[in-house]
Amino acid sequence: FGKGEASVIFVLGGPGAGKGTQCGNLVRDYGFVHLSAGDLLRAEQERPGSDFGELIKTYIKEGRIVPMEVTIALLENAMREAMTTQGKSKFLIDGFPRQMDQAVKFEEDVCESSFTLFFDCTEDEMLKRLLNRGLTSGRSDDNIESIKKRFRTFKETSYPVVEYYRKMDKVIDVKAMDTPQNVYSQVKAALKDRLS
Ligand code: UP5
Ligand code: MG
Repeated sequence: FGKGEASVIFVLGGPGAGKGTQCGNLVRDYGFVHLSAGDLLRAEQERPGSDFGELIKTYIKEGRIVPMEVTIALLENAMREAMTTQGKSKFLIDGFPRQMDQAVKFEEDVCESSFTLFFDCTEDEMLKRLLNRGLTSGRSDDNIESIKKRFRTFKETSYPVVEYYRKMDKVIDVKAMDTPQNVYSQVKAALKDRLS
């Protein structure tokens, strides 16, 4: 996208930190377009005729990161779609980038990020939330084996992306251990500073 054509905020945090929940609040109050990379991958997995269905299924269950060509293409398509059909250009990109090379590639080829919202939460709390959600979510990765693998991938591969942006002073840290409402208060306060 051309300079200034779209704006992107990355929303990062461990599995179950509350990214999707808080993005829902932001969409309601600020009119962002919310693109969850995980949701886009799950939809692609279900799409009849997709070449990547089986691959995505395996990677998600194993808590591994799907090759970025797939994810970036899905994100770019969804952005273009929102811009052409709804005229919207302010995006929350949730759960991406999860690996350094993805961050570099996306910002080179698609759009530079304005900043990153990082939801900081302990593994104990995330585990509780995910096991609880697993009772009803139907997600193939909301079980103890997959969750442990997701935690490992997050620590080893995804968290370095947050550190990279932190060095550039582009991270807003949010304490995600509180109630959804109190977490959202922090988000709003931080955005007020950044967006003004
Ligand atoms: N909840 C939320 N906030 C709470 C709070 N403050 N207090 C108490 N409970 C709270 O929340 C999780 C649960 O906790 C919900 O039940 C919620 O009600 C409750 P949610 O808002 O859904 O958290 P979120 O951070 O969005 O958790 P999610 O499970 O979606 O995070 P992941 O990062 O693990 O999942 P994602 O969908 O992004 O990715 C899944 C997989 O897709 C990855 O493991 C990977 O295999 C693949 N993937 C890629 O390969 N590449 C990508 O770029 C993206 C994904
Ligand atoms: Mg999510």
